[in-house]
Amino acid sequence: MQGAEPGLGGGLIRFSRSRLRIIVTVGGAVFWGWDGAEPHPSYALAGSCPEPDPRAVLEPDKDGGWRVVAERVTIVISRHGAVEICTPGGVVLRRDLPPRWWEPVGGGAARWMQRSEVAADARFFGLGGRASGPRLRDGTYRLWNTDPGRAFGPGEDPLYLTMPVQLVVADAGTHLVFHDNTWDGAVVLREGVEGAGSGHDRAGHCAVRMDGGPLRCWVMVGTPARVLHLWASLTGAPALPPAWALGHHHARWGFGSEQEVRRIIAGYQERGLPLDAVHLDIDHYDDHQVFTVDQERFPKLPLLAEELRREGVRLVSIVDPAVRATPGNAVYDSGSAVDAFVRDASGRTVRGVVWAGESVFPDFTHARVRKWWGGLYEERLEQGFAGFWHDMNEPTSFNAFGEPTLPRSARHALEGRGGDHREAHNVYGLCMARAGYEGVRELSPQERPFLFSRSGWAGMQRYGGTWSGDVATGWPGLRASLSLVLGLGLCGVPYSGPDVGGFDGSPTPELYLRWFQLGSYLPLFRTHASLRAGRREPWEFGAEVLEHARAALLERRRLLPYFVTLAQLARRTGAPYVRPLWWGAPEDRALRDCEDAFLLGDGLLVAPVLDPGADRRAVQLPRGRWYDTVTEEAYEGPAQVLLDAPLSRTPVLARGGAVIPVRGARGGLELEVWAPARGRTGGGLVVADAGDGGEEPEIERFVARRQGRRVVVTREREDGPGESPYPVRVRGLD
Ligand code: NBV
Repeated sequence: MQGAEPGLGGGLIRFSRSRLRIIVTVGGAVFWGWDGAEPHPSYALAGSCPEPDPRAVLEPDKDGGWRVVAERVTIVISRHGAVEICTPGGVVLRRDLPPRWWEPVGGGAARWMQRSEVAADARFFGLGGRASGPRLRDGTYRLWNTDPGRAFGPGEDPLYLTMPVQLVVADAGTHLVFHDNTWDGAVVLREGVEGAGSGHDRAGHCAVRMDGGPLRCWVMVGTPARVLHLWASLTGAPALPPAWALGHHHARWGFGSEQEVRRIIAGYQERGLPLDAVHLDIDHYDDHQVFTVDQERFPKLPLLAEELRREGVRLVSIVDPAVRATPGNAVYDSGSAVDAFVRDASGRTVRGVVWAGESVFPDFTHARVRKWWGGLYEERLEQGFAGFWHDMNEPTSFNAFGEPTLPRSARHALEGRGGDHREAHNVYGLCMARAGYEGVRELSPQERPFLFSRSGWAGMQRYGGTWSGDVATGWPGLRASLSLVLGLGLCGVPYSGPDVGGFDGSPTPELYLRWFQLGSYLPLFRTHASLRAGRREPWEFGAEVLEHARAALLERRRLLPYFVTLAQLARRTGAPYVRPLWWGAPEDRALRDCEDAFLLGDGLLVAPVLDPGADRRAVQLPRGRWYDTVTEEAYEGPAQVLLDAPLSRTPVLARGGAVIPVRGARGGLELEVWAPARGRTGGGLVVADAGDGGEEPEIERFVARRQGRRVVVTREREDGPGESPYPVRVRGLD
């Protein structure tokens, strides 16, 4: 270290061969950047960099180092360039060792590596959508969005949606680290071990290695809720799905015709099975070309869409980025006219091979291209589609260039800075999502755009959600689908869900049902499968499965107001709907290691059955009272309990005191209130939202108090408590 220049929120520290900028922002998020790296330009940040916190000052520390003391975090910089992130009480949450970097002799992007240490008891989560989580055990996790090209199970890494976002949970506190760098890279994790007896602890280790791009990072500390709130204020509030998108979706690659779509929908209706959306895959395109319709098999799509909408079913369209490179193809011609397609260094358009044959790829890192692409959704809206499902946007090209994506030398605009695919690859899906979202919002301003995308990156929640991709049919795939939803939620993407039943093959009736039951408690609840896979309609697996699937669908519909509330809370606070059990008790180590159950909002704990043949399962309960929602039996946590899990249901527990908005028998909103334990109070938030894009509805706060053998529920307002405007049903009273 050679010197330091204090500035607003931190300052600049000079070392002999580099310099380090530190900024603590008003919300408490910490930025550090080496070698001139600043917060911008960034694909992750939602807007301008938050203001520096003027109260945070850089001051000399012991041993010739410096430190920045802020309200909730202290950053200590050693004279050799190690950076420690500490709690206000001085406990180290993360120690970043001095970075190392390699500059190529002939110039060009410097590779770098950053090693860090965390507490021996710390657990790692996040890194985007990972099949082998949610707890990320020792191993190497690559940062390069990849279509594995086959249905995947828990061993597959990386997948379609990676993110350099880690959430680290330890006794001393929780922190989120985000290396704002879109290049190819990897994260190597090694969990620590606590010494036995008087033995030493071995710290947890993390090494982030990137093949280029800035060495910069954001760190947030606090409770999980605070950390996710800060993350959402930095990278953008999650888009609100319309209410119908919180219902049940049925998809399939290869419906084949309008008649088949009608047949499936009739099948749902005849059996009294709620259905909210049907998704059309690439087989409805004319010769696989995006933004076209096969007029022979789908001759009256707008009419079908209108008819379905009247029955409460929306149509969702798949959208693939590749455009068949044939003059005369309208999408190709209009794209060529605005110079939309990715070129190589010699100026030739880069050609890949996808479904439609030889294809070119829009460069979504250019505002002009996004605008053109966004305008193309007009054709989809005219066909009657209400939502969009982005696929193949890693981007995937069938092995044309040695790996199934564009060549690394392909050029991209990168918002005018210019660069190549090494830098643009990981944000291709994110920028496509932006193009689609902004296009639809402009074309149809009165409705909330509904969009979910296979690939993406940090900040994609601003435009929509994602799904698991082609998860393999089998019990391991079922487990992987929960891992993805939990991990993505902790990276700020709250809306996702798996292909219920798995993408390939044919699930056994039992596996299908267990997947269906899990899916019914996840934000995106969708059955889907490949062209070559077996059927996925709930009536294809026998009468018993049909009956239990119907119960799951009806329960999902009953819980719709709760899902709507969770969507609103995710938008306002960044908290995912689906949360790990340790969400409210990160210090509880037993919960940190529990990967097979989750909290749905504050009120419910869902313990899905993930193993064949099980009719009971163990559940680790967080502190407090929990009721089995079917038997109403009460349990006291922390504890491990054994619950019945017959084929007919997923064990779900309600927190004592929880106020859960549900749909009553006549469709109106009602409150299901679970009795608080004696001497305790409870409560819950409700956002009664029409779900159509109208005004921002208010958050209503309810409190449940135990008065002897009764439970009294009030709505709390600024002018004091009042009666609940909704009917109340108390459960769990002995
Ligand atoms: O469009 C066809 C499929 C789609 O059904 C699936 O959901 C995507 O993940 N798509 C992949 C392309 C082909 C996969 C073999």
